[in-house]
Amino acid sequence: MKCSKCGGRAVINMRQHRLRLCAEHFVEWFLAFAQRTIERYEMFAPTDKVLVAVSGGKDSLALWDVLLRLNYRAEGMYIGLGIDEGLGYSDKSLDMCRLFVRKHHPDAVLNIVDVEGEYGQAIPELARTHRRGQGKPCAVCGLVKRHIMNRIARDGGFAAIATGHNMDDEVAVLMQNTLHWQTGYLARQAPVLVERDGMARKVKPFVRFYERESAAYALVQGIDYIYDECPFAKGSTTNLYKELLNQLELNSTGAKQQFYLHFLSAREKGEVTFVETEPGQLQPCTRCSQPTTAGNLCAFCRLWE
Ligand code: Q46
Ligand code: ZN
Ligand code: ZN
Repeated sequence: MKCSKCGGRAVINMRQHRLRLCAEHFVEWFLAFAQRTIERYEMFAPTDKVLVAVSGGKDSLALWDVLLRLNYRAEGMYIGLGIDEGLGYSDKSLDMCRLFVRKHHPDAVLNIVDVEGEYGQAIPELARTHRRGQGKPCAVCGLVKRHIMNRIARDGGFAAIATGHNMDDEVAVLMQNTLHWQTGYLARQAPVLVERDGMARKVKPFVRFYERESAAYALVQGIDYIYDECPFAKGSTTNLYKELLNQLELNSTGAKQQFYLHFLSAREKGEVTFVETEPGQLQPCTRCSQPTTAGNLCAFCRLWE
């Protein structure tokens, strides 16, 4: 298999782009495409401070690497969830983030918040003791992560929070939302969620990459990452949709990309409109001052009551 640019040995064949590239040209293409995506969706400006949510996985570390190589003022943000489940998941994932800094970007800033150290309980414990999390730690975990990221972004003067979601992630969610006609979610699913009412801007610079491309990027750049998924992600419906979509892609090259991009463009052109669920009257939480509709205390602060 030959590189479409130089005829050298190609390391990846991206059928949906009709492109085969050698390691050097793949990195060049990957960085340029990420930059185009950031500009195309007006994610952030070159002078903005960006907070990258890193989990120790390939997508988030690759994203941080890309933003630093593109000279963005990107700091990492790691949230220690205290998830062990006999696998030492959280400890290993933090090790990977630290190793990444040491090995690739020794001057980069990694902000670390340890949930148990700061608030007294780790996620699994919190999920067991709280009504909201019973049987499903993800509900509590999502709430905690959103709250902490928003706080760090606000206090540190960051223009945006960047996450490593790739197109496979987005398409799986799109399929799930479409199958259930979750119109409120479809209205909000986008590469950029603008800041509003005290909630930080959220951006996904990898939305145009297939998962195998961000994995290839991490591999080619020698980025070590945690291979295990969070133990609580096992058997999630998102993974089921990912498998189905990969089957579809095997039979019809570019199916994932088409599904996602046509959705974005139809909405952008106003060919389809989804009405956002009204968030209700927002007011600052009396304890943490983050916006809430839930009365005096926000859902996060009520977790610790
Ligand atoms: S970390 Fe947290 Fe995820 Fe683990 S507990 Fe669920 S939400 S699966 S991205
Ligand atoms: Zn080449
Ligand atoms: Zn609060």
